[in-house]
Amino acid sequence: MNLTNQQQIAEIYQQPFFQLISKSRHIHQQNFADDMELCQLISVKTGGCPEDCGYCSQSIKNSSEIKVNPLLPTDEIEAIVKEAKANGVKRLCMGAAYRSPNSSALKKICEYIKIVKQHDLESCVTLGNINPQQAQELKQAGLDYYNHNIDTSPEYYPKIVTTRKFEDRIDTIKNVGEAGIQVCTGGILGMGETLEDRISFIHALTQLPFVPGSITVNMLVKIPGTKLNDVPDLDKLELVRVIATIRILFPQSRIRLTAGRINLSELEQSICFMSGANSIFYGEKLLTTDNNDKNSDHQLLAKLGITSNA
Ligand code: SAM
Ligand code: DTB
Ligand code: SF4
Repeated sequence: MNLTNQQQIAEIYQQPFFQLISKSRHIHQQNFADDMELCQLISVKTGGCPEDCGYCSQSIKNSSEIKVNPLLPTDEIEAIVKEAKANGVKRLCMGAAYRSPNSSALKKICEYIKIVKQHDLESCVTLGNINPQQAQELKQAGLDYYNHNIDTSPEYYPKIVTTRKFEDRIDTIKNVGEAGIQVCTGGILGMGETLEDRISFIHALTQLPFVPGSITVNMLVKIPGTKLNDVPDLDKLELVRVIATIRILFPQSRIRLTAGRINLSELEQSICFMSGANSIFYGEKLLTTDNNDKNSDHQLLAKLGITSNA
């Protein structure tokens, strides 16, 4: 199938619900066992970000009350990594509230990556825009994945962020892929976007210069003080449709059910897993907001007969 066609994606997305999730389930089973990838997210530099992303508590343009933190000391990273390893985590994702990291920050983050690799975990960072040289430095430090979300459709993007362009995001993704680092990207649902935006967002994923190994599907976490705090809730069946459509179009990528999972019931999460999501953030905190607790995640996976960390 020629995946450049938005109409074809719309047809996949809008087919009757049970037909859609039957197809995505079938493709999922052809490509994956029923296993769950456990990733842990830590915020290594929190707040004070000059970008104006309408959803984000860490933007200086928003008025959310968060605990601002400079880059963490390296020994703190070592302790977090050891605990993550002991908890059976597969990948450590380190997030930093930058528009773009400067050279001394990048140097320190390269040290973090080396620690993660010494403990035999996969490494991922999300640091904002990076150029080809910075991508090379990260690769040399041993970085496995770089997370850089396209967030929404190219058409809706300027309504959410004005301090950078959608195309800037694509440039960084290109730099990451060209350095031989795996791409992790995705978006946020429930930001007031239309159905056409969701289809166009998925289409944009198919047009990236590199096929993402990890695709991250966030449900907006509404944070007081952000511009998007009052948008209406998304119908959760739309979340399932997005996951199922992505599974059909990206049979071999891990799909992470990311932020907003805490607002989903066990049944809602289960339908997302059935439809193709096979990665989660594991641990009680995301960047500035809460995540599901570890025990309830273990219980749910056990009830579903899903093993963790394939
Ligand atoms: N500053 C870097 C950047 O924006 O690329 C890295 C950190 S940023 C917090 C990583 C991603 O988290 C964003 O691109 C966005 O997709 C997601 N995110 C941030 N706040 C969110 C929220 N309130 N709800 C859902 N996802 C969110
Ligand atoms: C992604 O797609 N979601 C994560 C990660 N990549 C960096 C971030 C979620 C943030 C949720 C809001 C918060 O905790 O501040
Ligand atoms: Fe900054 Fe990233 Fe938050 Fe945007 S999403 S304000 S770039 S930390």
